[in-house]
Order: sequence, then structure tokens, then C-alpha cells
Amino acid sequence: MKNILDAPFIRQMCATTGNMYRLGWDERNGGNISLLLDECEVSPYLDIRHILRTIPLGFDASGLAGKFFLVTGTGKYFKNVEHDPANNLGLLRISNDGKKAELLWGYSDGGKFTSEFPAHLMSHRARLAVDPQNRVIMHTHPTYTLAMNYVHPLEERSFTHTLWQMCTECIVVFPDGVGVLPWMLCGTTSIGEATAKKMAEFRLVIWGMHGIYGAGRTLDEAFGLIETVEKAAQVYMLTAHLPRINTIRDEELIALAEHFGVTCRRDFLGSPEQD
Ligand code: 2HA
Ligand code: ZN
Repeated sequence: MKNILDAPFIRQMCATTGNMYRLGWDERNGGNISLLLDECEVSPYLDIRHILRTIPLGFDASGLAGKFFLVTGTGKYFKNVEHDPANNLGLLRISNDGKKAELLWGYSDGGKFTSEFPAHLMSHRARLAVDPQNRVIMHTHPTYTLAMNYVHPLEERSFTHTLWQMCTECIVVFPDGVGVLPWMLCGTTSIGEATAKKMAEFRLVIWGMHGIYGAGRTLDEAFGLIETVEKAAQVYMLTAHLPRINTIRDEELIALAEHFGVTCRRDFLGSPEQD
């Protein structure tokens, strides 16, 4: 068996959580990530027949039975993942009945998966239905995105349009826009269901006055989506109190989408604040 600490999925998870912590997005135990893995990626590092512990999921994850996930632990700090991955991460398989997690590695102090795991699994299910290559669900609390939640209407059409106007690259990076949920109680199956519903349509979902969810085929893709939203939100927050004398106009947004060959949400253009 190879040493799992050398596995690319562990190294990438350590690097990503460390970067997110240092960007100030993941204070204390804020944020959580789940990464879907193939059996052939896991089996060089672990005897996949050897289950360390079985942990009840608390909801029905059938449809994902037999799938492997690397998941950040509940109560764990992103700050600490890179220094102690075996304690702060867990590698698990969803049981055949979809009701339990079979722990194969990690959570070494007796811990378990993030409290947001229902939202993650439901979001994985929703994204896999539209993109079979989706592997990552990422939740975090980026500072400027959160600040913008308090001063901008929490409405997906105008929120997306404002973000698109803040940096030229935005409409190219997330032409599908940003879904928005109102403030909801976190850690529940109802916020999980609401997130998954949005994930059928968007790779990015704002949790009002809490944070953001991103989905992608790789950790870099999910991170890059959130990073781009956060940059745009930062520009917005640095300028929102000043008179705006220039903007990227809708016809320029359309030209960008056409030039880069992306299909944008045309129904998100033409916001009243542009005129
Ligand atoms: O894992 O961010 O939403 C801590 C959180 C809960
Ligand atoms: Zn959170």
C-alpha cells in the first residue's frame, strides 16, 4: 500500500483548505469541502474492505451508495488540515442502503463528517445529474461576498448582474450566474434540499448572510469560481459607497460571452440599475 498522505487528493485538499484559511474565508470551523473519488484512486492507498467505523448519515443518500468521498470533519479548522490531515479529514464510502457512512480513513480522534454533509451529498446528486464529471462541493464564508449580502438585494438576477459588472472575466467564468437562497438555518436537511434545487441550475449558490457553495469537476475549479465571485464582491464593496461613473454595459457583457464562446443567462441582463 502506498502512503495515503502522498495521495494527490490529500495533498490537494490540504493545499486548498490552507489557501482558503489564509484568504480569511474560513474562520474557526467555518467552511467544509467534499471531494468525490473513484475506487481506483483510493485503492492504491487503502484496503477498501476494511471499515474503521460506520457513522449514521441521518438522511437518505441512496443514489450515491458505494461512492467514496473525502470530507472535512465537523468542528475542525481549515487552518489545521494541512498539518494533521488524518484528524481533520475523513475518507468514507456511502453504504449500500444509503443510510450510513463507512469510514475507511481519517477522523482519527473519533470525529465525523461536517454538519453540512446532507447539503453536500444532495448537491453532489444534483450536480452529477447535470454534469457526470462533477466531483467537488465547497462551502466557505468569503468576506466581501458576505459583506455584499448585507447591502445588495439578495436576488439572483440582480446579484449576478452586479457581479458580472465588477470584473471583465466574471461573465466568462460563471456565465450560468449565481443562485441565491435567503437566510436559512444551516446544518439541516431543508437547507440541503434548497441548495440542491439551486445546484440543478447553478454551480454557485449564495447562502444569504452566511456564505457560498461552489461546485466543480476539480478542487481548483470550485475554488476558482468562488474566488472570482469574491474578487467581484470586493470591487463592489470598495466602490458601492462612491458615485459610479463607469460600468461594463450589457452589450459589452454579451460581446464577452460571444467572444469566449459561453452561453450566459440572457435573462439576467438588463437590470434596471444599468440605465
Ligand atoms: O462547517 O461553515 O455552515 C461550518 C460551517 C457551517
Ligand atoms: Zn458555513
